[in-house]
Amino acid sequence: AAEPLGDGAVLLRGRAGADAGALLAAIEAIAAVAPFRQFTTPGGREMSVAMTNAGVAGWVSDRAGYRYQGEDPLTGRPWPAMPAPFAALAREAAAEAGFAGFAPDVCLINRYRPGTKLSLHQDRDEADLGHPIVSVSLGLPATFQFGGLARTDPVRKVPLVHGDIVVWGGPARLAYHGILTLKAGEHPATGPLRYNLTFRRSG
Ligand code: MD3
Ligand code: FE
Repeated sequence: AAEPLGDGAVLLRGRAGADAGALLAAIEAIAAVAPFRQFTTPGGREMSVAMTNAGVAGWVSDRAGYRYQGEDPLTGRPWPAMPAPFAALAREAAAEAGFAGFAPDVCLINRYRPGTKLSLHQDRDEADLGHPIVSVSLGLPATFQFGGLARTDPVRKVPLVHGDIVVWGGPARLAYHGILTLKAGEHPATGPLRYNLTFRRSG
């Protein structure tokens, strides 16, 4: 069931539930090649969320800025390929949300431990903001917040749980959003962790 969260934002509650085991196994295989690491922001702060990528490029951050690049800065090697079932799930979810034809070329994977958060930000490092972003939540629940096109716009809070997919496109594509500090817990599939996958078209 597709639940509109706002103009261009659609929540597919539990949509990835049946694929969760396969997604978690793929995350483990990706992280064996491209380990989770905490990036430094251009301002010099270490991010609390750990990240890795799969696909033709990966999102990275360091003192020089945010960007997509073809090699993992940790290893100097290409990022692991995006598993075909990942791309298929993202494509189907996007179509169900009204964005037919989405063909992601990268998957950014975020790993949250209790106490970590992702501050309010926009995703604007992709070449063509006409493509949507598909997000998949796995493991511990989190509170997602999203606002408007200005950082100071009021935010709405939405709980995201294991298996939820959210699709962001059109007028929602540049909405400010973030994840509140993760609460401690145990999830049967991930233990003390939350993962979020975001499927994007980088270039
Ligand atoms: C709204 N991830 O990786 S997913 C990110 O749960 C990110 O890890 C969060 O924000 C997480 O950049 C939130 C939901 C999400 C993802 C991308 C968006 C919402 C979005 C892009 C535009 C607008
Ligand atoms: Fe984001």
